Amino acid sequence: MLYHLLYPFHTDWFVLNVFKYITFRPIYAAITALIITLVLGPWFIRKLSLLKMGEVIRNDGPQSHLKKEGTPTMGGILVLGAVVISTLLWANLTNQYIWMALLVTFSFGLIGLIDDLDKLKHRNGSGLSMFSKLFLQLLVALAVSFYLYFVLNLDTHLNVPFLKNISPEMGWFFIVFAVFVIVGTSNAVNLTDGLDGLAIGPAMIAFATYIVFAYSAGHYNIAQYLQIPFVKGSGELAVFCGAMVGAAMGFLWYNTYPAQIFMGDVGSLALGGALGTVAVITKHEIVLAIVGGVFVIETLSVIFQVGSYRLRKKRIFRMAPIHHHFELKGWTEPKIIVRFWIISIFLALIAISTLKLR
Ligand code: 57M
Repeated sequence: MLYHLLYPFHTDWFVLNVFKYITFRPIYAAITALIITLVLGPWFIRKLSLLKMGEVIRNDGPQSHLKKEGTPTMGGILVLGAVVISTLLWANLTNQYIWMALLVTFSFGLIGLIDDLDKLKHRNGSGLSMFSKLFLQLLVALAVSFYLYFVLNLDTHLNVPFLKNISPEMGWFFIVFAVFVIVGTSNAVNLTDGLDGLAIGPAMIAFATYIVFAYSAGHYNIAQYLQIPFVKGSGELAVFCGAMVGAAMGFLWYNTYPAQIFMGDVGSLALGGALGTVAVITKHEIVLAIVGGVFVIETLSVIFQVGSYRLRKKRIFRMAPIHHHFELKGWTEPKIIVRFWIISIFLALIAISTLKLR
């Protein structure tokens, strides 16, 4: 909005010319979202406590979690609120990719909110059935993928990291692939959100990485120089990613160990869905498996654990997802969390290097 209100006056006040640049606005989108979550955090935590929106801890998990009973949850509402406000303030609102990202964020957040409220209503850890959640996610992801394919005519070549000469044309399969990326990332972040700050930290790092990818993919000369697909208008998503980074940083201030608030499914499903959508639009889907490597590891640990138990009646890990395995091995919660953040930063650096290593 500020872009539309203030940029037209840049001829009178030259300093307003800065609003044109997609190097300036992501920074202030991040700062705005950070301030919103930092300032409103304590009030929001008090509100959730007054409304008895406290987490129900399942007793089949690590015993160390039982003391977390009653921790205010659904902090994701604050995160998403900060992201929406900051994006509306700093983004070019005529950009349809911005509205795609906001639509997925809002819709997946709504699915998560229904799940969280259902869990609180029945005071058990169940919530919506996996099938219902998945069905609603697929519906939203299909609608967005159809729009990207049929209306926005998004490039459907597959961008393969490290291999600049291999970019197969996916055609209609792009829709299937895009749905898989959006829904898969959403559920991977959801699974990861099982320790204080364990999901929000890597999500913040991932969105910071996608500021670089979105800016590069949306800049013709840079895209040509790096030999990555040029996606006209995708650079504006750097503003949305900046807002995500700021909101995540502010939420982490209260979600860090020992957490004063959990994000809830309203946060985890939305953050993952948004990350997957940004990856699809910027044509950096495969590299998301590197940037979001922690989410991939967490998800694979569950797949292998469930598969092994069903096939061999034996577990591979003491408990899945893998963060619980380390807890049962005796690692303290902060040690697990910070080491997963270190892995995330390492993977983000590798992912960014793929822009040059082609
Ligand atoms: C998402 N939710 C956390 C919190 C957060 C198939 C199976 C692997 C599914 C998986 C599952 O239920 N996943 C749901 C993970 C939960 O966090 C809430 O959920 C929101 C995110 N969706 O915002 O509201 C618990 O995580 C802890 N937590 C923190 N700090 C945070 O900042 O400590 C969360 C955020 C919270 C709190 O204790 O209650 C979760 O773990 O459920 N199931 C599991 O992950 C279970 N694993 C399991 O059953 N493993 C089996 C098989 C199925 C693989 C095995 O290994 O044999 C574990 N989780 C629980 N109990 N709660 C272990 C059993």
